[in-house]
Amino acid sequence: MRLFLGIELPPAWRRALAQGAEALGRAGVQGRFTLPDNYHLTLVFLGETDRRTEAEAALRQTGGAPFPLRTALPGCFSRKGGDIWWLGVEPAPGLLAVQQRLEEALRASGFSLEERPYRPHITLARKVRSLAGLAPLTAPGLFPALEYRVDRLTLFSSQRVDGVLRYLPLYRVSL
Ligand code: 2AM
Repeated sequence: MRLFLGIELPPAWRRALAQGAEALGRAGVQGRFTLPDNYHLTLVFLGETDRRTEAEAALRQTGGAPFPLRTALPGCFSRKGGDIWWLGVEPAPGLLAVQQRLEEALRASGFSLEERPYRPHITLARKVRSLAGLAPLTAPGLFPALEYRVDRLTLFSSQRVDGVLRYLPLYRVSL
């Protein structure tokens, strides 16, 4: 199964993200928009693995205290097949500490993880085409400032359900 560890987002965040994404659509942006049910913040991507039990153990071991999560500016990753547009999340100490502990616990139990630095973001759309370039994404007021107290971490699987990509929570650990 294809697994990753991350943070589920509350309804207020999902609504605000969906409204921003709808505004992008109205501004003529095309692409594969994330389903509002799928909005999440990835902490560590594991990829294809059958080591679900070990991933759950690493999540339990990571533990820690609840921490605040805040949105930052939107941005874009350039990709050959079409860009990824996202809303950034502040790389605050509480978030970075839990992400790092999680990576360490996973590496210690034998997972080989990507080396690239962690860039906290919530993907809004992939394979984006925009005649107006980044202007719709950087339009002022597209997203309100959002804040949320994170009190659990989640192991997700990424799978197709009836042909639709879904991120399904498999296991949760309270902080
Ligand atoms: P993305 O949103 O920037 O694509 C499930 O695929 C989640 O894991 C997505 O949030 C995705 O980030 C993230 N992820 C991190 N590294 C990935 C990789 N190499 N391939 C696919 N998804 C990855």
